[in-house]
Amino acid sequence: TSRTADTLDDIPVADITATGPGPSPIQQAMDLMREHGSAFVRRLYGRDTLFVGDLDLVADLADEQRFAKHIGPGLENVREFAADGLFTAYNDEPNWAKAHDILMPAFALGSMRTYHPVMLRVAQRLIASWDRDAGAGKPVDVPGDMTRMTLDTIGLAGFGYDFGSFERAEPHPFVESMVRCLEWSMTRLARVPGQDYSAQDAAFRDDSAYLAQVVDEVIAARTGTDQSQADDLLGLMLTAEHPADGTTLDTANIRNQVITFLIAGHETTSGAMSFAMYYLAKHPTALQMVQREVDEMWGDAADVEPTYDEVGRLTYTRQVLNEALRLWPTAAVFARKAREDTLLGGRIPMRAGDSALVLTPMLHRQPVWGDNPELFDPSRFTAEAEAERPVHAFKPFGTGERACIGRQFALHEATMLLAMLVHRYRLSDHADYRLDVKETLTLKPEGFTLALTPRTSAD
Ligand code: MNH
Repeated sequence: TSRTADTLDDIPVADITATGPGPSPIQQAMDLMREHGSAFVRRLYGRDTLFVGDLDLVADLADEQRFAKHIGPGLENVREFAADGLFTAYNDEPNWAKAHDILMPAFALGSMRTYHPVMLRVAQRLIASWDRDAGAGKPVDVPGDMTRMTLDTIGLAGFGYDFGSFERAEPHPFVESMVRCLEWSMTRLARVPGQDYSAQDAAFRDDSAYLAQVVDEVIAARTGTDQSQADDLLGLMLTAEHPADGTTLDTANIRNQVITFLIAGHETTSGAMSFAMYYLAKHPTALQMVQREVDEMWGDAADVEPTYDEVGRLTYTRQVLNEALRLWPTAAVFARKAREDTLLGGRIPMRAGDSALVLTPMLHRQPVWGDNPELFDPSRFTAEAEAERPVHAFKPFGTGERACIGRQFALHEATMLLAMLVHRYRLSDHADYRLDVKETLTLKPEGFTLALTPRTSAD
């Protein structure tokens, strides 16, 4: 249920019915929050959504006793193709707890050791491709290639399936269908009552059928082979028994999980790395600091192969990534609902079932971040600075038991790649790129290209 207007007397209302949410609903909501304050109601065709960005409200929403994850209209749309996969499952759907318990060990920090060699192999594919582009004097398509890399990584590390994205001029058709499914989920939120959307819905059904078909191929490539060795996600899904009742995941649910992980496992990470590269290209001092860190580790070795432990020691590179995720958390909202009648932050009445959307990019620009929240400054993420900041000030991975399961996976993959790239190339912002954040439920710097030249020890 969404909120009703009569409980929201004191909260500013922004009615966007006349314009609609447009192609950039997140950035529109950010602008509305700048105008109306960090708790406001967005009204579209009489449907109200409470957006919050205030630290104290978000901290309150993180209270798992009184609030829980909410599958709002956006995720209801994603459910049309990911159903009861982990991301879109209802809290009380038995398959959520079952899959969560079975898959958790595969995402513990220590498990990243298992994925490290595959992540390195795919990082080397990207580097081989960027070497070719650089050699030909051709700028690289940063978000495009980051997406190639993250898709190949989750495909191989999770499911032993090779999308071979760097051998293709165009993105893998799975990516194109997936992006259209995400776009359908987003634009369906903005439908004008009474209009005909049957063509969009038919196209969506084709795309989601194609996703299911690819996933069935991924699974088929594995069934019949010996599963006993398989310690990746698909191996666990096919064989692991739930500790409580000894049952395994059913076939329909495994398909939903594979779709979920292929999507959740690559879109957001690719955007995060792209924003990090964008900020490095624009901030020479931060770039120099990363260069110093990687040069201290690897000197002027030509083809570095980071070890698992080295990636853990790339603290400044990790700070850069966190700071990029602060300014542009690539999964930019998460929804919470009240478990009981309650007062949010002691001031906003909510009835059981009422929901609120956390607008993470605005939480990440609250006064707790200082006087210049728009400034890219990785020193915000030193261990000392983090220890002093309230825990709920930084929420790029959501909150509570439904927070991101893939966080360590994303951070390991992204930190390693960023370090390797900065070690190897000089980055030139040849097109004087102006940030253009494209929204397809997730965020990416649209059209961002870099010109690369090899670094020599003197640079
Ligand atoms: Mn991820 C949930 C952000 C990388 C798999 N992820 C979430 C949520 C956010 C999020 C926010 C919570 C959404 C909500 O409350 O409705 N995830 C990210 C970001 C990155 C990311 C910003 C990269 C950067 N996520 C990954 C990777 C994987 C992954 C990589 C898999 C390999 N995420 C998930 C899954 C969930 C999730 C699965 C749902 C977990 C659950 O509800 O149990």
